[in-house]
Amino acid sequence: MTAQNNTKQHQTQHAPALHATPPDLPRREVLRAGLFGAAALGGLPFWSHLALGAEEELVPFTDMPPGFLAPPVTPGATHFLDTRGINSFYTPNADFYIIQHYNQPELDPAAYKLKLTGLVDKPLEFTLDQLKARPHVELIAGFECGGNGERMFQGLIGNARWVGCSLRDLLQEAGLRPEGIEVVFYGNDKGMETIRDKNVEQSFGRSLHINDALNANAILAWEMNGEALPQYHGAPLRLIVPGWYGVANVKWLAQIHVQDRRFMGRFMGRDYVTLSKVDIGGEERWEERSVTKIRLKSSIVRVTKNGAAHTIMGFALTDGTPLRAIEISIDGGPWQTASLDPQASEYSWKLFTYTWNGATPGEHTLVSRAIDSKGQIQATPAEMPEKPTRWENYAQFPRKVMIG
Ligand SMILES: Nc1nc2c(c(=O)[nH]1)N[C@H]1C(S)=C(S)[C@@H](COP(=O)(O)O)O[C@H]1N2
Ligand SMILES: [Mo]
Repeated sequence: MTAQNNTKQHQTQHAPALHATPPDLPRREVLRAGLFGAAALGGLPFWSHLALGAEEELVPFTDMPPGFLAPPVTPGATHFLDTRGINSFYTPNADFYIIQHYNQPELDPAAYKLKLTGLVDKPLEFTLDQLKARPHVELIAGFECGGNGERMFQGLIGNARWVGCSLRDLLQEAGLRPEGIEVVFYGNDKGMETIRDKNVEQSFGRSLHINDALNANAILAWEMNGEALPQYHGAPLRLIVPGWYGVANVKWLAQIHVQDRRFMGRFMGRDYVTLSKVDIGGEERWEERSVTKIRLKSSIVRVTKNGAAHTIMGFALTDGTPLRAIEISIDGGPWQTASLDPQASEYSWKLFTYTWNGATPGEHTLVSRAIDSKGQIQATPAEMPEKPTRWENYAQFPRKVMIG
């Protein structure tokens, strides 16, 4: 481990960070290292249920088109994870999903500058080295694209350990003027947008209300899973707002600007806007709402067979609200409690497994639901509000498997 652990700042994870249960170590190695124990689950540590054993095979999902495959990472393109392949708490950088709406700029870290402007006493400019000289904050954050869903079998998702510096400290150092209520984050990527019949150049931009910018434990990250932030994930610097949908995590960060009114750019005001029919203070209204905090969600992604035994595996996401339980129902049967990964922390994804005893040959329907500490239960598809936009697909996701 690096010295960064000694300088952890005001993050509120309740689980240890990277520690002595390396998910990638072969089991024999770990046995030898004597790391068995505390996190045991049916005699084995949780992650040993994640890595496929030699005798273990994937049980085919019959709801997946034949030959369904996650294509390899291609320059400029979207990338999604084959969620059947999730076998570790941290998503390897090479697998982590990739979304960008303009280009993927290649920035020279030595020439890199971040500007902090607007309603501050002291506008600031930082080189990457100056940012790295600030106290390091480590953050384990898992997130999905606001457009993640059934189409890619939830593949627009990942979980990583990020290292960077505190956004709040930077803002406070610049001195926030009282009239500043909105903090805008601009990327270095650019594209043309037609706005009211006019073609104009825009940078990717997202904003946070000042309270979120100060309280959301957000960091400016230069490191991902122990490596320099990869180009496609926003090198050399990106914003990470834990507990928020991916769109908040502005990559290739160029400028932070404090202003006295709401930012209305495409990705706040027009795109990544959920239209749904909801109750607004007793009135049923069609509401347009910017995609912000992650909604309580879980999904089954993998079923494996080891002899006669079957294991169901999946993930849950929250906005940081602790999970109370993940439950599984098989063929409409009673809800059964799944085991939660003890490595799960406040903002990480939360992996779960369930030992499925007595699976009979034939097709079965499996579904998971997440319940949080406030008693909120993940909605069934029927309980979802009418929602014609494709954002925020947090409904329970029934999966079909064939037992041979
Ligand atoms: N500068 C910039 N940042 C961006 C985007 C973008 O297009 N440009 N896409 C956003 C969206 S929609 C998502 S889901 C996440 C994806 O982050 P990843 O590619 O590292 O997984 O980045 C966000 N940050
Ligand atoms: Mo996204």
